[in-house]
Amino acid sequence: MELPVLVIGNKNYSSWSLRPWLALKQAGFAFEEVRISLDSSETRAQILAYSPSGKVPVLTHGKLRIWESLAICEYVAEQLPEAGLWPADPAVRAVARAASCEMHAGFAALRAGMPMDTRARHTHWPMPPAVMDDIDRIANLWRRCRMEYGNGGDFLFGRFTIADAMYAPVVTRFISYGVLLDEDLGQYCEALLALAPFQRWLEEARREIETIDIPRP
Ligand SMILES: N[C@@H](CCC(=O)N[C@@H](CS)C(=O)NCC(=O)O)C(=O)O
Repeated sequence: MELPVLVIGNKNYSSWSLRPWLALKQAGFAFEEVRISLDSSETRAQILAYSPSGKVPVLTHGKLRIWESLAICEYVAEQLPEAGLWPADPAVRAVARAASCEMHAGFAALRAGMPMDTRARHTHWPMPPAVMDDIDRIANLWRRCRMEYGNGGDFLFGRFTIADAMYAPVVTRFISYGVLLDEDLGQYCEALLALAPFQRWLEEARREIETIDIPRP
C-alpha cells in the first residue's frame, strides 16, 4: 500500500493542520504531505478532491479518508500504540482525551480573536473578555494537568501526547500575541517549541510566501 497522505493547509495559518502533523511526526508515522494554500480561488476544489468535509486536515490511507484533526490523531495512536500518543493509564488517558476534546470543540473566542499566524507579533491589547476567559481556562487546564499528571515531565501528561499536539497552535498564538505565562507554563511552551518537528513546521511557515488577511472580530 502507498504511504498515507496528510493533506494540510498553509503552515503559517492552518492551526488544525499543525495538530495531527505534529502528532504524526512525533509518533514516527510515515506519511507524505500535500499542502493546499487556503486562500485561492481553487482552494475549495483542491480540498474537496481529498476531503469530504471540504476542510483540511485530512489523512488518506489507501481508500480510507479520515477528516477531522482529532480523529486523525486517534487513528495513528491506534496504528502505533508503542508510540504512546495517549497516556497508558486509562484514567489519565480519559483526562488527556477530555483536554483534547475541550480544545477541539471549544475556545471559540480565542480562535477567532487570536487567529494563528506564526510569523506575526501583535499588540492587540486589551483582548475582549471572552478571549481573556479562554486564556485563563487554558492556563488553568495546563497547570492542573502538569501538577496532577505531569510527573515532573516536560509535557501536560509527562511525555508528549496528543493533548500537547492539540494545544501546540495555542503556544504559537501566545507568542504571536504576547500572552504572559508563569514560569512553569512558560517552560512547558518552550519544551513544546523545542521539538524538532515543531521547529521544522515553524521554519517552513516562515518560508511560505502567501499572506492571508485574517479578519479579527
Ligand atoms: N474541525 C476541523 C476543522 C478544520 C478546519 O476548519 N480547517 C480549516 C483550515 S485550519 C479549513 O480547511 N478551512 C477551509 C478553507 O479555508 O477553505 C478539524 O478539527 O480538522
